[in-house]
Formats: sequence, structure tokens, C-alpha cells
Amino acid sequence: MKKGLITGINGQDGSYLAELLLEKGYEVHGLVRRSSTETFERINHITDRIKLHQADLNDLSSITEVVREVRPTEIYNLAAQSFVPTSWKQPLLTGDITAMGVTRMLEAVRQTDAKGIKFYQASSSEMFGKVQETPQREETPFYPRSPYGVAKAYGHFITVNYRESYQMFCVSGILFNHESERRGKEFVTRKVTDAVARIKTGKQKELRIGNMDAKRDWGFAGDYVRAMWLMLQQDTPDDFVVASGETHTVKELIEIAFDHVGLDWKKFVVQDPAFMRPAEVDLLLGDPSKASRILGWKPELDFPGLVKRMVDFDLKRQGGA
Ligand code: NAP
Ligand code: G4F
Repeated sequence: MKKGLITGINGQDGSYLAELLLEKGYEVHGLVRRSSTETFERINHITDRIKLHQADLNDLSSITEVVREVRPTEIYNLAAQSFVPTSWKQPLLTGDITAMGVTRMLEAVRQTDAKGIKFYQASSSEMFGKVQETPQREETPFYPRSPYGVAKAYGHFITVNYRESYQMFCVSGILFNHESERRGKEFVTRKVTDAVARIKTGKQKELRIGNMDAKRDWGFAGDYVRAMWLMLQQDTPDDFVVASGETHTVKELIEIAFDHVGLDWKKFVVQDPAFMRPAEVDLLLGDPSKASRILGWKPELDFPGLVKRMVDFDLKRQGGA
């Protein structure tokens, strides 16, 4: 039986990936950090079918112990400080978890079973930052624009370096933005769909938002975790861009979400400088052709379908559907 260990199992992607691995018959283990209030909201429905281990990406001995105890066949390193604005407020913490945490995980693998464990690193389109070409491909040079993007670029290259230095099976998935009803409410898609539901049900008056001209290549998280799994099923380790191949503005996102519940967004949306960033990533558009050709991956849910799914979920939560 294959054994998967997921760091960040309690996050958006971790929860979808755990479901996918269970479906495929894996023994699923998850690494979670200690918190004074244990909230496993995204994985509550599967906690009886997975095994959780307490460790922290900032603590090498705790993660090495988990890797030694579980001896997984595959590790998916999804844990990170993943919210871009927080990375300006807490740049060192972001570097410790999102950059050095990757080296700690790789060291735990190297010291336990360098040849027997396949390793997936959750890299990000934020590494392209001030984009050097459009669409962005595996070979596009990185120009990160936030401490988060810089940390992810480190995580990407250390993964490539362990592959080349120790012939370990390490891959990096350069994933573009992917969303769902499990997305944290601080990210723009969920912030918008949650606000639409609350406005529609009379619980909120307005939506305060930052840069509406920013463009993102958005997809559905459930589709993207399939690509992670496919990368670890290949004979040779390689890196892949995973994207929808379409880009949309934040304004388009807002329009679709409000329109879906029959509201005119212009009456409710207020631009607020508090949500502008010190340096912005203006445009992300990925070229997923390598993933399509080699992995046979393609997304199933399109952008309008994703936004409507999220609005419907939030509306139901607010008792409005
Ligand atoms: P997420 O919802 O923020 O989940 C991140 C997870 O990491 C959480 O479960 C968090 O634990 C855990 N974590 C944070 N610090 C930790 C530490 N020191 N030790 C152990 N665990 C820690 O992120 P996501 O959207 O699922 O993304 C998954 C990964 O893909 C992240 O690495 C992210 O940077 C990357 N990525 C995401 C996207 C996207 O669009 N979603 C795109 C490209 C790359 P708590 O639950 O305790 O906070
Ligand atoms: O939803 P966001 O916060 O996501 P961002 O910064 O693109 O990062 C996400 O995707 C990355 C992949 O490219 C991941 F690596 C990362 O972990 C994370 O999952 O912001 C998207 C865009 C930005 O341009 C931002 O300036 O939306 C713009 N925006 C406008 N108003 C806003 C807001 N973003 C947020 N969070 N809140 C606003 O009010």
C-alpha cells in the first residue's frame, strides 16, 4: 500500500489532496502544528481515515521524527506561510517556514531514505512576479515581488538542487492561483464570494477591496491537487507549470460574483488603499502545455464555474440559498 505524508494537510490544498489519496487507496498521514485551539475544519470529515502527526516546519527534529516513523512513499510539502501581504509584515517568519522549511523537509528525507521517498514541493506562480514573458512557462526567469515570492523561489531551487545533488526524486509544481469554497477568507476570491453572500443576505453593507486591475490565472483547487499527484507518478522527476491558461482581472471576478446573485457590484464595492500592496504582481498567465502533454492533466472547472460554485457555497452558509 502506498503511504502519503502531507504537510499543510489542514490547509485548502492539503484537504483536497488527502481526499484524492484516500480515493486512490493510500494510507494518508498529515503533519499539523500545535495550536491552542485545534480547528481541523477542512479535514474534520476525514479525520477518522487519516493519521495526524504533530510537528512544525521550523523544527527539524520534529519533522525528521515524523518522516522516520511514517516512512512514506510520497511526501507532499504544502505547508507554508502562504498569504502574500503577511509576508511583508512577517518577512523573517515567512522565510523560515516557506524557504528554510523546504530544506528541513528535504534533509529529513535525505537522512531517512533518500532514494525511497518521492518529494513534491508546492512552488508558486508568485515567483514570476514582475513577469519576464507572457505566458509564463517552466523556463521563464523568476522576478519575485514579495518576501513570499522570494521564499518560494528559494524553495523551488533547493528542491531542484537536492534532485541534482543527491539524485533524489524531488519535483516542483509551479502552480498558479487555485481556489475553492475551502479557501481562506483573506484571499481575494473567497473575500469576494463571502462578501457577496453576506451582502445578499443583509449582513454586510459594502466590500472594501484593493487593486481591481490585477490579473490572475485562477483555477479550481480540486483540479490542481490531481496535477501534484500525477507529478509523483512519473518515471523521472521534473518540474511543471500548472495553470488554466486564461487570465482575468479582480474586477471581472467581482462582476461575475455579484451578477450571479442579481446585484450591481458598483453599488457595493469600495476601493480601499489599505488593501494595496507595496509591490504588486500585475499579470499572471500560465502556459500549462507541458503538464497537458506529459501528465495528461487538464482542469475540469472553468473560471465562471468556479466563482459561481464559491458564491453558491457561501450563500448556503449564510442561509440565503
Ligand atoms: P493554506 O490554506 O494557507 O495552507 C497552508 C498550510 O500550511 C496550513 O495548513 C498551515 O497550518 C500549514 N503551516 C503553516 N506554517 C506551518 C508550520 N510552521 N509548520 C507546519 N505547518 C504549517 O495554503 P494552500 O492554499 O492550501 O496552499 C498550499 C501550498 O501551495 C502552500 O505552500 C502555498 O504557498 C502553495 N501555493 C498555493 C497556491 C494557491 O493558489 N492556493 C498557488 C501556488 C502555491 P495551519 O492550518 O495550522 O495554519
Ligand atoms: O488572492 P490573493 O491574495 O492571492 P495572491 O497574492 O495572488 O497569492 C495567492 O496565489 C499565489 C499563486 O500565484 C500563491 F502562491 C499564494 O500562496 C496565494 O495563494 O490576491 C490576488 C490579487 C492580488 O493582485 C491582490 O493585490 O488580488 C488583489 N486584491 C485586490 N484586492 C486583493 C484585494 N487581494 C486580497 N487578498 N484582498 C483584497 O482586498
